[in-house]
Amino acid sequence: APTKPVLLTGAAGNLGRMLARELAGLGWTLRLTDIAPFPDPLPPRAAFTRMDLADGVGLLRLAEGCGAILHFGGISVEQPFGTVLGPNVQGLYHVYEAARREKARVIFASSNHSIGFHERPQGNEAKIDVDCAFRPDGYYGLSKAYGELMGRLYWDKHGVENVNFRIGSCFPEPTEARMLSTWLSFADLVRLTECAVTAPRSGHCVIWACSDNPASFWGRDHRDRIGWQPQDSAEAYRARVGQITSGNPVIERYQGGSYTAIDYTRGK
Ligand code: NAI
Ligand code: 15L
Repeated sequence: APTKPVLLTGAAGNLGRMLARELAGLGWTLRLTDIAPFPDPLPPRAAFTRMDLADGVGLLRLAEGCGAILHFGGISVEQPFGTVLGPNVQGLYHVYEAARREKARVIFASSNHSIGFHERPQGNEAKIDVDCAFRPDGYYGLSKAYGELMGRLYWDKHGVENVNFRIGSCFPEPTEARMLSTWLSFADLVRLTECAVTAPRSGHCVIWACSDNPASFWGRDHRDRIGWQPQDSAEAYRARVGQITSGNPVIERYQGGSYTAIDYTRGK
């Protein structure tokens, strides 16, 4: 387990609750925070503080003595610009300022929606690497691209280490054909988080956070720097979900799936 406490934002969310339970089970000392109440019994060695990411001073205080900040809080789906801006941009800045003061590493829950307008590779077409262009598929994806760039800035200028997980679809099981490419199992996310926090050095790195899916859209990333390899695969679910598609050509063309079609006014 890490020697210093680890701060987890978004602790009351789907991934936050799972990480709180699993990381506490590994013996980690956690400080949990969210704007919503923590719905589960508090895990051992964990404390929960209810707080808005808008409270920069509160975050500085919460991060005191922490060695890493797992930043999973904020808007997690497509929303209007004004809704995304506060939590995902201003809030992220508060997280980075806290990390800078503590010399803590930031683990950022970025998303495939920062690059969602890349087309899905067909047949033997090359998969995109993490240094591909940002192609956000909405205001939410744009905020995640900004978040990754914030990490770039804080590493170059202040030496704040950060590991950016471009998460595909992290759910208990794949539920549609797209997830045969994008699915990240909970167990692979837990192992990825362990590697990201405990690696001796990370610098600024970006990871395609999906399981070992043969149908993945994604190629090279910085996983060797933190020593992570996914162990699960979505392929086992092909018979169950392989036929579940949208029938919408925009959604099926792009990696971001349904997010690309929200308020899509470009024409075919
Ligand atoms: P979620 O929506 O269940 O959790 C997000 C949490 O952030 C919620 O508990 C919410 O109350 C909290 N939050 C929102 N605004 C806040 C504010 N102003 N101050 C403090 N807390 C606030 O989302 P989920 O699925 O757990 O995702 C966690 C993170 O991972 C998010 O950043 C999301 O963008 C990212 N992600 C998740 C993916 C997935 O497949 N679940 C895929 C890609 C990225
Ligand atoms: C995300 O970024 C969302 O947080 C999650 O709810 C899913 O929609 C996921 O992407 C996805 O692309 O499947």
